[in-house]
Formats: sequence, C-alpha cells, structure tokens
Amino acid sequence: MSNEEVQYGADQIQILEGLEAVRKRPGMYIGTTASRGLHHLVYEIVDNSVDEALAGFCDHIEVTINEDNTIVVKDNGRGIPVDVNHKSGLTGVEVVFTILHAGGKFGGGGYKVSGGLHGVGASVVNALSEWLEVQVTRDGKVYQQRYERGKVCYPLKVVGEAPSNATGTRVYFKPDALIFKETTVYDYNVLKQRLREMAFLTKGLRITLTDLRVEEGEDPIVQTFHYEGGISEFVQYLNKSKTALYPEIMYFEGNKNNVQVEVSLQHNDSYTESIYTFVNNINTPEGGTHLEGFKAALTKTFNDYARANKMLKDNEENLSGEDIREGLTAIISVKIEDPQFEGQTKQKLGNSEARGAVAGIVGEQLTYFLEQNPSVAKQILEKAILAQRARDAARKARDLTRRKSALDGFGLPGKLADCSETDRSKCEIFIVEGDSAGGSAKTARSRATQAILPLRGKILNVEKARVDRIYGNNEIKSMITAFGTGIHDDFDINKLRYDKIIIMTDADVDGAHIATLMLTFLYRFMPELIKEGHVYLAQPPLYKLEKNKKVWYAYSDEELNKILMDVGRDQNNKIQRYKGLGEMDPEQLWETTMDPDRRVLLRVNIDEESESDIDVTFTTLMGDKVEPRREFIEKNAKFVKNLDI
Ligand code: TTJ
Repeated sequence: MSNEEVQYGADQIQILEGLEAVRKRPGMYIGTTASRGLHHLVYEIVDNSVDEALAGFCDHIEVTINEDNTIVVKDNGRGIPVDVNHKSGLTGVEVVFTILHAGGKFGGGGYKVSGGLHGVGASVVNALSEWLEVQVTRDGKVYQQRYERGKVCYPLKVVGEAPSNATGTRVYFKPDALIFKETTVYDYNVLKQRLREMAFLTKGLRITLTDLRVEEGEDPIVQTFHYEGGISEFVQYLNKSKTALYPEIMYFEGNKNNVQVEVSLQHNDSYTESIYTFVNNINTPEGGTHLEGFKAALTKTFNDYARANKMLKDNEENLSGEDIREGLTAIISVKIEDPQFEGQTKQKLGNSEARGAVAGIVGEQLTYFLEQNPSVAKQILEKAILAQRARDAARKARDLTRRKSALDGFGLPGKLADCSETDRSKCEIFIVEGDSAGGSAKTARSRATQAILPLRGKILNVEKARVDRIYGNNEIKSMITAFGTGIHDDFDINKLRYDKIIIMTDADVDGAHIATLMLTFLYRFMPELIKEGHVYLAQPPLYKLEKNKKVWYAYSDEELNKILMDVGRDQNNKIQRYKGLGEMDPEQLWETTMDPDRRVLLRVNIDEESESDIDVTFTTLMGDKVEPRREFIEKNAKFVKNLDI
C-alpha cells in the first residue's frame, strides 16, 4: 500500500465519522427532525444554487416534489467542480457532499450563507438522506455520484454526453425515515412560502416549484417565482391588500463596511408597521443592527427634512420614530461575510458594521429621494404629524383614566349600575348592547352580585382606529374604568372588580358582530382577562314555547324541534321568536339568560397554539348547585381575527 493510499484511507475514516456524528445528533445540525427539519433539507440544497445565482452564473432553479416525497433540486449554474482537489484527493463534488461545513464555496463572487442553522451544507443533507444522487453537467459531459446515508456508493463517473454549452447541477435525494421519524411528507405551501421569499430576495432569479403528488391523469402543480424588481416587488406584494399612501416604492442599495445593503419601503394608510429584515437571505425576526441602523436613519432624515422645509417649527418637538413608521412596510436585506447572530433564538444580527452601513446608505439615498419627491415627503410627514398628535391625545386620555381609577369608585361611569357585594370573586358585570336591554337587565339583575353596564350601539373597531380615537371613545373608557384593572403598562389583574365579565348581545348577526368587536378590544388591550378565563358570552334563547301554562326556552332551531317532538305539534303551541334582548321582559331575561342557576354561559378562550385566533369554547356553567337541566353539546366556534402577517 502506497503512502498516498494510507493517507486517503485515514481521511475517509474522518469523513465517515463526521457524517456519522450528523446522523447521531441531527438536531445539532438542522434544529429538529420534525417537519421543519425535513423542509430545511430542501432550503439547504437550494441555498447552494442561490449562491451561484448571486455570483451571477445561474438564473433558474427548479425544485420538484416527487410522488414518493423525494426531492429534486436543479440549477443552470456552472456545475460543482468535478476535478480532483489536490489537498484532499477528492473531487469537488465529493468534498461538497461528504465533508462537513464545505458548503459550495470555491472562491469568486457571492457570499457564503452561514449562521444560525443555515449554511451547514450539502453534506448534512447527504448524511440525513436514505440516498442522494448528484449529477453535474459541464464540459459536455454528465457526471454522477450516489451516496447512501452519507456513504459513497461509487466514485464520480461520467454517465452521459451533454450539449457542450449546457451546465448545471442536479441533486436528487430521499430524506431518511430513520431520522425523520415524525414525518417524511413535504408540505407544498411551506416550501412555496420560503422559495417565494428567496426569489423576492434575489432579483431576476427564477424559481420553479413543481408538485407531482397528484391523482393519476391530473396535471402537476407548478408555480414560478420570478421578480425583476426584487425586494421592491416584495414590498408591493405586502401592500397589495392595502391602500398605498403614494405610488412610489423606494429602493436604496449600496456597499459599505463590507456589508451589501438593499432596502425597500412604502407607506400605506393603516396604522401598523411591518418591517421584515434578512441577513444572507435568512429572516431575522428579532431584528438587530441592520434594523437599528435603518430606524435611526429614517428618524433623522425625516426630522431634518421636516425642519428644513418648515413642516416642524423651531419650538415643536421632533417626530418620534414610531410616528414616522406608522403604516410603513419595509424590507431590509443585507449580505455580510461573517454574520454574528445573537439573542435567545439566535435570530438577531449582532455585527456592528451593519448598523453604520444601513444607516449610511439609507440616510444618503433617502435624503436625495425626499428632495426629488417633495409630494411623497409631504404625505409621509403629514401622516407622521397626525400620528404624533394622536399619541399625545392618547397619553392624555390614558392619564385621565389612570387618575379616575385611582379614586376607586368615585370615577365609575354614570351608566354603570354597580353591585353591592364587596367580595370580588362573587361579582359579575354584564356588558349589555343597547339602553333598553340595559334597562331590563338593571331591573332583572340580582343587585348584590350583578352589575350592569349598557353600551350604546356598535363599539369602536380597535383594529381600524388610531390610539387617540380608541382612548377617546366613551364606551371603551366606561369599560376600562368599570373593570378597574387599568390598561397597558398600568394593567393589574389583581384590581379587577368582577370575577366574570359577561358580554350580553342579541342572538342575531348584529349581536354577534358587537360581541366580536368587544372581544377584539379585550383581546388587544387586556388579553390577560381572556387568558385567565374571566370573559364570557351570555346565551339568550331564540324561542319561547308555551303550552298548557307550561314554558320552555330553546337556544337553537334543533332544540326547538326536539322540544316540539316531546310535547307534540298541535295548535295549542304558542311559539315566540325573540329578535332581541329588548323583546324579553325583565323576568324572562332573568330566567333565561342571567340567573346563575339556570343560564348558560360560554367562556372565551385563547388557543395557545394559534394566538391569532380567539377560540370560543362553548362550555356550560349551570351555577354552583343544580345539576344540568338539559343536555349540552360542547362545540367550538372561532372568532377569527386576521392579524397582519
Ligand atoms: C463554484 O465555483 C466553480 C464553479 O462551480 C461553482 C459551484 O459550485 N456552483 C454550484 C453549486 N452551482 N450549483 C451548485 C449546487 C447546486 C445544488 C442543487 C446543490 C449543491 C450542493 C450545489
């Protein structure tokens, strides 16, 4: 055996040990072996092709999900080098797929994508695949190599001829079911989301996703993502369902401190801020230095412009960053050689050079843009000045409710009919739609433990209003003071004056809408009340049935039918359909909806899994003693709250 062969053998053992380590502790390399990790394999391979695109040698990547959940990733780049690297004695291809951390970086152009769990390389995918086949097309030939659970099956070999100008790389793999025990089934939408994002972030690149898992005879699902405008089109896409404040989408780019920076932005007429940040095409949900640089430059540039153009007078305060970012949609994308990730989940950029780079480029180019587009500048600043006034007004309104609640009791709203019981755990408050129903409820209630707060008409939709209107709204102010908990930073659940907050509305569409608006307010401003189970919906009946001096109430059509089956359908039945709470006299309201011994309440829950949906779990609460009078079917209903993504 020659010296060289011994050397080769020793390297082989090291390589196998490396990939074996990946198989032993896959979580260390891809985070999880659940569905997320399975999808991560695809991104890991695609990242290599994106690098080739960034280097300027590839403009099309095709990803295919085969019928058996194997994956093909194919690009039209230069092809992974096939010649033997003298140091390792291995072909470029074998280095890429068998040596840890040797992600496709062979000098020249592009940025190595690393940090977090990304950029761990194709060898990790290889190690975690039952088998993987790579084909490289270059120099008029097609080369191929196959691996099984990371082990080389045969040396790289020529398997065919190719047109002399064709080049590219194709990887075909099957995730190992021994590793991905939970699932080996790909979710089209998950891949779609990420591949679309990658296409937005790499302008000009075309990414095609094909799903072959369709019924026989049906066409495969094929989608192509291709954005010549890059992140400007990303901003346009995010603002699609909103009303833009001005038609222009700003785009700034440049290179500073070895950081490549791209920023795009446009305001819409909403009040929320949506900024998404990326480092080497990886999302950084916790932001970091690039985001800090962006915010600092935005705040300074707009204030400077406002002063220079007399939109802010000398004696007026600067606009806050928050005011300027009201309704802003923005994408910040930086590329950096050696990104440092910080924070709990390693999703926050730490490199300080990124702060200066983004601030410098945005500051310079935004200043120029505003000078060239004074009408856009004016619209943004007018919105920001309104936001500033709203924030001032909100602060004043909040101070007011704060002072009132400090007086405990004296500041209670005039319309509130409070209860006399001092033990809070026995108290409940009914929030009632309309003054007339409020009047009946006040007559019907048990004074000791039940308080009534009537609200007039529809309450404000807090999703669609600025803070000053929210805090200025009388119905909302009444609720805040009645509950006693304070709000926001002052919120203290221990000060809650009632154990149960019961929303009582008509059993019709309008009533349901009002209840939804109420829940939206509570969810946005006092989510703890819902999380701690203090919020309920009253259930007024839909029908009253009278027969031979006996009375039944039905809470649904099915229930009415059931009762009619029992008592018999004949002309002695007197059926009354309630259209609103106001149609019931106080006694009926008490019997059917308010009496703790007879009523049915629904408790409102928040599903921890998807906090964006408020789940209303239908639960019977039949008071403390009596056994349930009627059978109750447990149901779930959803008040879906569409949060901005
Ligand atoms: C590197 O520089 C020399 C010419 O080839 C460059 C290269 O490696 N390009 C390249 C790699 N293009 N595509 C890849 C690639 C594609 C897939 C699907 C998977 C992997 C691991 C790499």
